[in-house]
Amino acid sequence: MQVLPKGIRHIPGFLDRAQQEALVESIRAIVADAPLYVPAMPRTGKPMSVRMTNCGSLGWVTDKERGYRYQPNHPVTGKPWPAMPGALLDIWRTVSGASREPEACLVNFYADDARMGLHQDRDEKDLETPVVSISLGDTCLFRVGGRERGDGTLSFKLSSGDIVVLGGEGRLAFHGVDKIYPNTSTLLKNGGRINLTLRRVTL
Ligand SMILES: O=C(O)CCC(=O)C(=O)O
Ligand SMILES: [Mn+2]
Repeated sequence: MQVLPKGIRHIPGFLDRAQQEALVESIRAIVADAPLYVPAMPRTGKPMSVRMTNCGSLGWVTDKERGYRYQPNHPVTGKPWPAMPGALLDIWRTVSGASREPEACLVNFYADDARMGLHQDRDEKDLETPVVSISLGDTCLFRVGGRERGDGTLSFKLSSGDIVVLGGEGRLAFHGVDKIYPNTSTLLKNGGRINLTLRRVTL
């Protein structure tokens, strides 16, 4: 086992198959109400390769004009985000060690060729409460480093049912997804990977 940077926890197989299937059902209902859309990078307007939606009282969004931010409504439909499923709150309470509840759950959908560049999660006012991330579907190669972009990084695979917690000194660690390994899970009928990232936003 490799030693991860301080504050980064990887919990392989936290969710069993039945729990994963139940979460996928909840996500289907969320996506039916709040459809996946293609987010655009600030300034350049370049489309991201993942598709996104959210649940919870706030959702993370990005577009060319206004950049990265949280808002209470879907950028395409204008509707409030769907409520956060109780199962996600249960997971948060078990693994985060936080006294505050999460306000946002970003739902990322990765097709076979999607990835996510190295970045920090720092659009929250609360930069102390941990970030909890749940993987469903195909395996990915996850990369994590330190608080500076130039810090060394290490990589490990995330499989369906795994959880990663970025807390303490790891809260602002750079991280990203280098690649998806297609056809490595049977959880999602049409393949791909779903990542759920739970965050506390306000102070
Ligand atoms: O897909 C993942 O595992 C990470 C997602 C992520 O870092 C993010 O949405 O900020
Ligand atoms: Mn992130």
